[in-house]
Amino acid sequence: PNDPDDDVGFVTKTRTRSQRPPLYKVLILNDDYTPMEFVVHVLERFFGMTHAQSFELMLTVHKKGVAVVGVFSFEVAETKVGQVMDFARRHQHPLQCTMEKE
Ligand code: TYC
Repeated sequence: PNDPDDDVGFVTKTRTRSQRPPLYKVLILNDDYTPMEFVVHVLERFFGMTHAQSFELMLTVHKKGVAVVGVFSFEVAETKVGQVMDFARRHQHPLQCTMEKE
């Protein structure tokens, strides 16, 4: 009655990554025309970064060509990309912001 090898009735639950919603990286791209101060302002305004954090990330993009600004749910990532693209277009800057599944 107390056989330790008797596993019948035990259930193993396996947690899988697919149980969580997919995450999306929001990327900001370098270009030759958007002013550095404008990019810093965008990062502060739409991503809640401090001036120092924004300036550092802007310089990374300026030097490396691209950087991840943050990782969000699909809806939040889509909203942020839209806000940045809209704001850049309204100010007639060619700044590009995209999203990519993680
Ligand atoms: N390369 C731009 C310049 O020299 C600055 C810049 C930085 C533009 C980051 C876009 O995502 C960007 N004025």
